[in-house]
Amino acid sequence: MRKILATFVACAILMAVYAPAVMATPVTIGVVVNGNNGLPPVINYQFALSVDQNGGIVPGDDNPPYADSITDVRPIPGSGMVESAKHFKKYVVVSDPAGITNIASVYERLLDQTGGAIPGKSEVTATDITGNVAEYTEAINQAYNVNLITLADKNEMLYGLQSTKALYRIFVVDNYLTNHDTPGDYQVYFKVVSNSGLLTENNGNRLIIRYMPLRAFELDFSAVDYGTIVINQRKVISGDEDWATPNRPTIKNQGNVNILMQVSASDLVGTVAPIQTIPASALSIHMLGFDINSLSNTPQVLENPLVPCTPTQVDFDITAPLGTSSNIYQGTFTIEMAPIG
Ligand SMILES: [Ca+2]
Ligand SMILES: [Ca+2]
Repeated sequence: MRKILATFVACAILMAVYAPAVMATPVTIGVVVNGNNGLPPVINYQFALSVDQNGGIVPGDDNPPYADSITDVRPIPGSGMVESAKHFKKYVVVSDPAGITNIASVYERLLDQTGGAIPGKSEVTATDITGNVAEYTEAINQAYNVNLITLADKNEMLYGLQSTKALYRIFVVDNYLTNHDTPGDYQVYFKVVSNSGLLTENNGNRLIIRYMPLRAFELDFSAVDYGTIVINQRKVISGDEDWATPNRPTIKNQGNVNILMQVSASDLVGTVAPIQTIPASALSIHMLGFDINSLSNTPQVLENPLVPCTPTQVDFDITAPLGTSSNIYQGTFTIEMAPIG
């Protein structure tokens, strides 16, 4: 009987010792939360890098010599009827007064130059790359190389993102604009939400993507074949708006700003002896309601602008002057963008 009684006493003592410790644990956690007064998460750093066509982030800014701290992104010209997609990555480094494990999610949305919504660009969830040291280290170093962040910013991020320091987490979102999206300063909205249910937005301090103006054009034809012509009679090679018909000339602005085109031509030279020429002045061009009735070696401007994203007809005509002999004539047009201003 004595033995059994002793055992019960021992159990009672153990319970008395351990029970308060078990009860204390949740109280300690509660103190941590209350000790921060439920403070919201923090957006500490944000930057963007231009992505090259191979997916790399070098140089990260497309407008050297990187004289400002805004990411310049140069559009890629379209090709035929296909729009290009110029990618860029947006990074945000966040923290939370209760520790980085309290961060639940980061959301991003690309907004237009006035902060308005862009059709097709909805709010997305950013990807946490805090565990990918190589990826975030390359991004931070590159942002510093092109003057998007300071040396102090770089050092602080690389320090605080270490898993042993755990001061920050870093998230990334890839996005793109097309060759026809208008140039200007696009705004990047970030929102970080904590497990405490609190959120912080970057309103008033939005990240800026400076989408550069792009002047580019493309032709669906590389030759204009007038075929057989009759002296002193006008013959027209008329254009269309169909990119698949090079025998009907089409021009397209493949950039994101209006451009003016200019045209010059050489004289047409007979390919069979005896050599004779048809002067360039026998050639005319017509585009968007504007005519140049007498081409020459000197570029002349077609004064109606070619607007982005619109296949446009170009008409050519020739009137061989009286006295032109039978022959096969060849010459060259030069169609190019007129200098700005
Ligand atoms: Ca810049
Ligand atoms: Ca065509």
